Amino acid sequence: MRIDIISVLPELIRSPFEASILKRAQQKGIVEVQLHNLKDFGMGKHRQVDDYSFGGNAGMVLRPEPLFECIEFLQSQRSYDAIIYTTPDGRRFDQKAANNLSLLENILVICGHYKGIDQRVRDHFVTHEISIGDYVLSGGELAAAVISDAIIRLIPGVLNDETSALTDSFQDNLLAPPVYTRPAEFRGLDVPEVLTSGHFKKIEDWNHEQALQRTKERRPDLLED
Ligand code: 6GU
Repeated sequence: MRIDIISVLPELIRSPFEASILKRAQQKGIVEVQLHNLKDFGMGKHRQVDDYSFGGNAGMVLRPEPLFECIEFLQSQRSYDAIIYTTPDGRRFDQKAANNLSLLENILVICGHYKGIDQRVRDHFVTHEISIGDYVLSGGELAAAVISDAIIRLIPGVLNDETSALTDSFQDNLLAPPVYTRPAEFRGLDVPEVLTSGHFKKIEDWNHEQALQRTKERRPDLLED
């Protein structure tokens, strides 16, 4: 998979891709992530990328010219299976969306900033408008990092068996059960006996029961569909 990310502040999200699982996925050659600075396509001596919105609503909007130039340049190198725009007015991101996107080969992410991007860019290029939750971030960069992480960890070969995505919360519409490690007893606090029993089936049943219990308490909405 290849993910291209267009941003006015690429330095804001360089580090998530240079550590741990995302770094290793790139080193293994499973995924390639490229950040592109929209200012490289900015207009005039000052590399301008934004302007006041028509209609007088306060706030700056990313102009269409630099975005059209940048996107068309990237499209001349490869064709994209999805062009994502990160925006609080997008469709809310969830595990199902991550699963679907993880099957694609080439993804382009446009990070919103200020009051957003000119609507003509959205109309002309964008295939997926995604929000990561009902709150407002200063820009789409952190959302792009969140979405990329959620997608990349699902690609076969990125995680090993111990960290397998199959046991993640949400994969079966349930939250994950509680987990314990050594020691089995710590300051008088015991690990539930079933977990040290060695009975695989009993452990599996216990985990499922706990997952169900947690989901009922914390996220009953997940059990509705
Ligand atoms: Cl994708 N962008 C911004 N700026 N804020 C958000 C968001 C995205 N998702 C939730 N809040």
